Amino acid sequence: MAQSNVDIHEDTIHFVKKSNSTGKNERWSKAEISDLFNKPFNDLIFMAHKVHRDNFDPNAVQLSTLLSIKTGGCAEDCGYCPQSARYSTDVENTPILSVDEVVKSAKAAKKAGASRFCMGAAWRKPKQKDLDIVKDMVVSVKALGLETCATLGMLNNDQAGQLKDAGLDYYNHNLDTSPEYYGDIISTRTYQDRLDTLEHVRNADIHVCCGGIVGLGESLDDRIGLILQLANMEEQPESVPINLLTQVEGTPLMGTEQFDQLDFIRTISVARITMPKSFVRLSAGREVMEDGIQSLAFFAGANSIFYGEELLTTGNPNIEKDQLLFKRLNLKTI
Ligand code: SAM
Ligand code: DTB
Ligand code: SF4
Repeated sequence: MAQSNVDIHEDTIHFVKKSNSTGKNERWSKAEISDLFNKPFNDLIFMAHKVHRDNFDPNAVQLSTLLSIKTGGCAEDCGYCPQSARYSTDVENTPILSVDEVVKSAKAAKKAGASRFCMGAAWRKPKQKDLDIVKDMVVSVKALGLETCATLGMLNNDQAGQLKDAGLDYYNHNLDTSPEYYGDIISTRTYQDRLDTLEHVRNADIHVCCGGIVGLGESLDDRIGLILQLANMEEQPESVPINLLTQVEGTPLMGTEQFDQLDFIRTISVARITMPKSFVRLSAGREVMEDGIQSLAFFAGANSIFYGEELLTTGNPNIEKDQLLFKRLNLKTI
């Protein structure tokens, strides 16, 4: 039965109040998160937009550009990933890029309007000799006046400290899905391994970028479980990427039932309400989303995107197309 306006109003007051008071130790219960996901769509996006407006400029979107600095040949078995050496995909194992190549890409990203440059490597964890190269990349990209981000797999405390000293601003390491579903997707590293890396990143005082993927064949309960984990971190991630699975030929998840994009918007909305101060990134999957869906995501509280023709190995809308969308929506970019 439809909620009465009074109920919607009271619910909105409850959740918006809770969002606005979310401090370090504010916990979200599974029931509250479930309640949000199960709301009528319009009530949910209305609430999410209210929280968004209370915490951010609703007409500004942050632009991050990705570059794969080491592609393919990865030892892990993440079921969604074309870069795993275990699956037969079109992605080849290529050596790490040179610092010059990375700087060239970063300059182009800056010129196109990105404020952050994210360097991704297909590693289980970095070796010291590779980390030394990445540190040089971080120093050089930062010198261009860009924020720096890296995603290199698992880190220990010492490695996180080294990256911090090199000037790294953000580290991306996703939880991907709920603890319950995780084992169906990845067997070569545990959920706890991921939480440990995130703790090392936090201890090194690097901003945390941590989110997940939807469309993996998970249940609603798993999406609730993912948000529950993210929103209840002792300190919420500064950046929360929500990826829609890009299905790649040769990966185990190729052929998974297509995800309802309105449920993607629900996930963005619940992330926004439960993590009111975090940048929520509309991440992989934009290539298959119509402008209307992306616009709904911005309304529901997404305020960051990956910007540039390529993600790591798969496509992303081109810059002209994105610029046109920003213009049509009067969005300013940061
Ligand atoms: N190798 C590092 C690691 O996994 O920790 C860093 C790079 S990895 C590609 C970063 C994240 O990209 C994954 O955790 C996953 O959330 C996302 N990702 C990878 N392949 C994807 C796909 N096909 N569709 C959507 N997201 C994907
Ligand atoms: C994140 O959450 N999404 C990005 C980034 N962090 C590293 C990666 C998306 C990868 C999509 C598949 C590919 O291009 O290989
Ligand atoms: Fe390797 Fe990262 Fe791909 Fe997993 S997601 S297979 S760790 S590159």
